[in-house]
Amino acid sequence: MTSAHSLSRRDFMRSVSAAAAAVLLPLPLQAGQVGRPNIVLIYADDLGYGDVGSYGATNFKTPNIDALASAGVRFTHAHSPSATCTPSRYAMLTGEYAWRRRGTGVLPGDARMIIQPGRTTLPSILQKAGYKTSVVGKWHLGLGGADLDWNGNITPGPLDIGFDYNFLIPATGDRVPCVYVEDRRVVGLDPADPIRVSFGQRIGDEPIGRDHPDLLKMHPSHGHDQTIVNGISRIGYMSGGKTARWVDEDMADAITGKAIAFIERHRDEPFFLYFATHDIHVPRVPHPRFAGTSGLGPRGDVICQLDWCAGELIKTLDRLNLADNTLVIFTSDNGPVVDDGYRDEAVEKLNGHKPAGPLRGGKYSAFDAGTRVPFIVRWPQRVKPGQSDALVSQVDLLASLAALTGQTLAHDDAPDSFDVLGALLGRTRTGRDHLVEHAGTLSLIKGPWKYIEPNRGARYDRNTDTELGNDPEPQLYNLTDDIGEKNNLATEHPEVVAELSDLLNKIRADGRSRP
Ligand code: NG6
Ligand code: CA
Repeated sequence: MTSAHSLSRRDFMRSVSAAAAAVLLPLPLQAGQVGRPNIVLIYADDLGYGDVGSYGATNFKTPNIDALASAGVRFTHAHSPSATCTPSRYAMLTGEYAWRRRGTGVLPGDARMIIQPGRTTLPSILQKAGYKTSVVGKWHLGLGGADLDWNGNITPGPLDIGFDYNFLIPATGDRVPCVYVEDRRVVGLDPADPIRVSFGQRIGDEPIGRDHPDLLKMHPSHGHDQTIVNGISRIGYMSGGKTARWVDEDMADAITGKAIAFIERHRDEPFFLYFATHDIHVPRVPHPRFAGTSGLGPRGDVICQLDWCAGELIKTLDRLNLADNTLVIFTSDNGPVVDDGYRDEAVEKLNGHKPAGPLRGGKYSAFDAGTRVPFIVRWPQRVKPGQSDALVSQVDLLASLAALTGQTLAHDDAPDSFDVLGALLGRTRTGRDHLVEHAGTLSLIKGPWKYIEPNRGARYDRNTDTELGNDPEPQLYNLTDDIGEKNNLATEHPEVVAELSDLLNKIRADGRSRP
């Protein structure tokens, strides 16, 4: 524990009686086993396995993320729970695979919150352990209930599932409403110009992208042709809220500033910051100081901007003397996509860069690039730098951080979250025994093997140029020998196919997989 933490604890002890403190304080720490480092989870959006220097990118530089990797453990077989945003975030925050629940697919911007208040979540266990908890950035898990009114108190929201503070992009950058939500209110809203949001009927009388390409500074390639905000047409309709609308170019600065302010406010007590960037999701609109810096067009430029955001948080930890006892995790919510709906030159300016590195597929895909993502853990005081090929998933953060903070989960909590703390801290190379990957279809990884369930979905998505990994026949790959999933060995190894498909069926039927 840093001196800052013990100081605040001393202050706390002075201010309440010893008896009351015994009730209020978390479980006593067992030396060497548990602790309360600050935790900063940097969650990039759509960043691929090959999209940063420390994972093989050479066309542009990501010095801050690479510095994290060289001072921490760089994982080579770490996964997001799903190949898209909402289900990955749902699973990471609840410890439950999203495919177990209906309604956890990519959400519209007016969806109600899909995590039930009262449920054990990643922030709620840390809050119980005495942390100040916050989410800053992209949410995309729905907000409010059936009667949601963007002009009033937005409830339920993150404050009802374990966060003490939130500053949110409610859904995605490409979905309305294009406003920030701080705690329960839209920021900067003029009550005389109320917000309305619709994902069905067109509302309001503002021109839309479909009819007015002349008003656009960035044009859609597919979808994204409805309400125009800041010269960019979005998914969905909104009217009103003119003074509250964000400026995309300023978004990285806005959320980074809020994250730094949170760290500063809580420098004297353990804190958990879930920093969920908009970058590198579409629309890719860097601040002018990053525009043109990568040579790869906006997609590369927003990777540089993402790297800057990570660097600013690290600099803040250094400045406040908190870096040694802060566990920083850097990862992404799903794999990469190049054209995700705007004509932003991402395809034309790729210049040989491979967003997925050696992996096959990408965002939306059952192939490994859908979910295998950069994953870096740095904690100078406890974690030796290195590399790990342990199989871990973001769904494991809940059980692992519960273990770190000395807490026991109830049987029904976090049903798919494994305690892989030893692997996360680089103490063992053994991670989980098996992992279910989720895209349009399910896959199971166990040992060297990956089994993709037979599926009648499309093999290929023309809009995003993605191999989706669907096949009506079973697929079996040996990821150790064939990381690019080129050789389907299902007919050579029917016994492995049978074993893995049985195990997948059992995990599905049991409703849980946590040991
Ligand atoms: C798709 C959007 C895509 C992106 C994705 C969600 C269209 C045509 N495509 O439906 O642009 O928003 O949803 O991405 O609308 S995610 O990272 O939040 O899952
Ligand atoms: Ca995403």
